[in-house]
Amino acid sequence: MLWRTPHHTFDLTYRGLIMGVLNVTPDSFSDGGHFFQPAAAIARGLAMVAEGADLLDIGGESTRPGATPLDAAEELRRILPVIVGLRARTSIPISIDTMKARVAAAALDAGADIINDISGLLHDPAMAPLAAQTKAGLVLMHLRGTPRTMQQQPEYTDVVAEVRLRLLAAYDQALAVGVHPDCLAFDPGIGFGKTLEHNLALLRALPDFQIHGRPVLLGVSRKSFMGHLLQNSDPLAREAPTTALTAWSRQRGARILRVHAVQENAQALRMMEAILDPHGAAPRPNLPACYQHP
Ligand code: PMM
Repeated sequence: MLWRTPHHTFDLTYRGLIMGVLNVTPDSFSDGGHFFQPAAAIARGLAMVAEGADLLDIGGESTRPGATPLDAAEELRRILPVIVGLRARTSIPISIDTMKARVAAAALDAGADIINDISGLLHDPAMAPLAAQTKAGLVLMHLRGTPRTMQQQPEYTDVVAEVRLRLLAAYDQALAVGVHPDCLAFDPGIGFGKTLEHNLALLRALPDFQIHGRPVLLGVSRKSFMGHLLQNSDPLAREAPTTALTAWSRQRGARILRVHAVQENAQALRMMEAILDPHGAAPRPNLPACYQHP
């Protein structure tokens, strides 16, 4: 199972990826404003590289439930110095978490490699053509509504079937404008327009989201559905269930794990992979997961 960006090929057959979350926002639920200043964000990005991140996901717009939309100019003002600063210091693949093609284009110009579109191509009609033209990696997530409205009584008749159908349509939409299928990854969008029961149903059905054999990305880190279940209102106190879900979801086929606590989740992932790999633990850790194109 390969995943391609303009500069890298990831071989995900035996080894999944830890995607470190870097929110350059004043108000994200999970790491609330700690990395809003470029210098702090760059330092955090480099720390995640040192902790074992395989790629970094940089976002400037808060997607917490009820969040108001941000204009592209402000989003760019937040993320560009961070991408430029990181690119000057590390060759780690960078993903830009945005729904706006204008923001994605500028981020790719500044050195990003992957577009993480949480709207799954529903927000900006220019996104898929941009991905096709740049050959960027493209993560397509399922989102019901918008971050502002998504948690207002989300309803599905069959959440698994409906999320899958929408992701299949997004796959067709991407290929129709020339995106190469090897650039795509899919994400059921845990917490985005879903109740606790919906999230649990999606997790139970995880292998169903390998749309046309493409890799599944999963973002559960510190999310409130775990808080509701465990009666725990502090996102920072949700690391244990996050780490458990990293190992479990890798066992169920997920390949890209989007997390805040990189070191703990990387350890859980590598431990699980040593068990899953039919060749055993010894030879694989030395294999590069990511081949940099010459
Ligand atoms: N979750 C958040 C933001 N971006 N992108 C993808 N592909 N999948 C996710 O689950 C996801 C995302 C919200 O979480 P944060 O506030 O911790 O970044």
